[in-house]
Amino acid sequence: MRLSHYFLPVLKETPKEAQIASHRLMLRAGMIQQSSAGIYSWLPLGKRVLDKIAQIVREEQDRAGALEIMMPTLQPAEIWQESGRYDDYGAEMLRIKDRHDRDMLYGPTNEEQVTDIFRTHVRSYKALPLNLYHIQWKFRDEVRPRFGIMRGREFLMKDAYSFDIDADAARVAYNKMFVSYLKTFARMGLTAIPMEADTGPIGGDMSHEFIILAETGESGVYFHKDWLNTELVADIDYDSDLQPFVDKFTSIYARADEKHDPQNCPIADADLMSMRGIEIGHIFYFGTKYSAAMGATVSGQDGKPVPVHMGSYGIGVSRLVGGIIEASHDDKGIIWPESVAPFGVVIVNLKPGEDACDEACEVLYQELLATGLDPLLDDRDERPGVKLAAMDLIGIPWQVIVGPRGLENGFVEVKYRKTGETTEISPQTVLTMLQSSKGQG
Ligand code: 5CA
Repeated sequence: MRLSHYFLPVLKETPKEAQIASHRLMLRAGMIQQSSAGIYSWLPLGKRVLDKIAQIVREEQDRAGALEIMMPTLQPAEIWQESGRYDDYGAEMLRIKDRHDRDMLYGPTNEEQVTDIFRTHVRSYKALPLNLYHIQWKFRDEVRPRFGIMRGREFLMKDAYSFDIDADAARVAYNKMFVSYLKTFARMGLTAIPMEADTGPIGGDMSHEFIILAETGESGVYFHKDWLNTELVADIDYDSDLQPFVDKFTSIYARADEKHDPQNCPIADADLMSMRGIEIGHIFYFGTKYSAAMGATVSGQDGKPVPVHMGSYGIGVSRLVGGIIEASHDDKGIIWPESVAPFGVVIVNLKPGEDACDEACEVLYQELLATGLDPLLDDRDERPGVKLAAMDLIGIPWQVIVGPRGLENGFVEVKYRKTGETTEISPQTVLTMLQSSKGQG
C-alpha cells in the first residue's frame, strides 16, 4: 500500500474525550471515528487490525472443531419471549418495530437465534456434538459506553454455541473452548488469565472470564502470583482428554472481584496479587436453560427426547483491538505484535521526488510485496520528522528508513519499533533481515 493513496487521518492533538491510552491512540492513529456514543466507524487502518484479530479467532475456532455460520444482527422478539429473556434483558436491549409493527431487536447475543436453528434441523443425538459460531456485530445499550471501542454500544463479538447430549459431553465442549481461548490470545501476544466468574444475564452454573492485566481495566482481579510466569501455549490435540490441561490452569487461584472472598481466600496474602484487568472473553455452561424453554430436544440412544446441554463462548473481537494496545504501547504510540499488525513493515521515503530515494524505495516495496510481508510505503511529501512520528504512532513492527545520505553510503536504516533498535544495512539485505527476524515480535 502506498500511503499517498491511503486514508490515514492521523491527529496531532490528543483528543480530550479519550481517557485511556488505547482510545487516545486509536483516534490519533486514524483507526476509528466516533459516530455517536459508543458507536464507531472503523477507518482503513483500524479495519485491517480488526480483520487480523477476527482471522486469528476464526482459525482457532475452526481448529477446535467449531463451524462458522452467520446469524443476523436483527432478531424477532418471539424467540426471546420463548426463552423468557425479552423482558429480563431490560433497557440494554435495543428494541425496534418494523413497518408491519412487528417487534424486532438488535441482538445483544444469540443464544435464542442459534437454538432456533438447532431445533429446526437437529433431531438425533447422532448429530452431536455440534458447535456453531459467528463473528457478528452486537448492540447493547450500555448505561456508560466509554473508553472508545472498549465498552461500546455496538461491538464485534465472536460467539460460539455448543450442543451436547449430556453434562459430561458438554464439559468436553467447554474444555475445548477453554483451551482454544488460551491459544487464541497467546497468538495475539496476550496473557489471558481464566477466572471463575458470575454468569449474569446469560445464566448457567459454570463460567470463566478471560482477563488480560491492564491498569485501565474495568475489572478488579485477584490471582496467585504464579500466573505471572505461567506458559500458556502448547500444541493441542482437540481429540484428546483436555481435562488435565484445564485442571492445571484452573488449579492456580484466579478470581474476578465478584467471586473473590477475602475471608475465605485459599492462598496466602504474600502470594496474592490484586490488579485490574480487561475482560476479552467469557465462556458459559448453562445446561438446558434455553433448550428446555425453546424445545430444542433430540432423541437419545433410547429413543426418548432430551433437551440438549448448551454452552456459549464469547470473545470481544473489537474490544481486543483496544486491549492489545493497552498491553503494548509507549509514549510514542502503538506497538503492534506482528500477528495483528496492520502492515508488516513500512518503508519511509525521507525525500520523495529525489531519484535515488524513489528508486530504492520502489525496489524495496516491490520486493517486500512479492514476499508477502505486507509493506506500507510512506511516499508522502511531508517533513521527515512528521513521517517518522506518524510511523511510530501507528506502530508497524518494522520501519525501513530510506534517505539520500544513507543511500550515498550504501545503506538504509532498519528500525524495530518495539525496542527502537536501529541497524544500518544495505538495501539488498533488508529482505533477508526481515525474513530471518519474522516471529521475533
Ligand atoms: N453469549 C455470551 C457468550 S457468546 C455473551 O454474550 N458473553 S459476554 O456478555 O460476556 O460477552 C462476550 C465478550 O464480548 C466479553 O467477554 C467482552 O470481551 C465483549 N463485550 C461485552 N460487552 C462489550 C461492550 N459493551 N463493548 C465491547 N465488547 C464487549
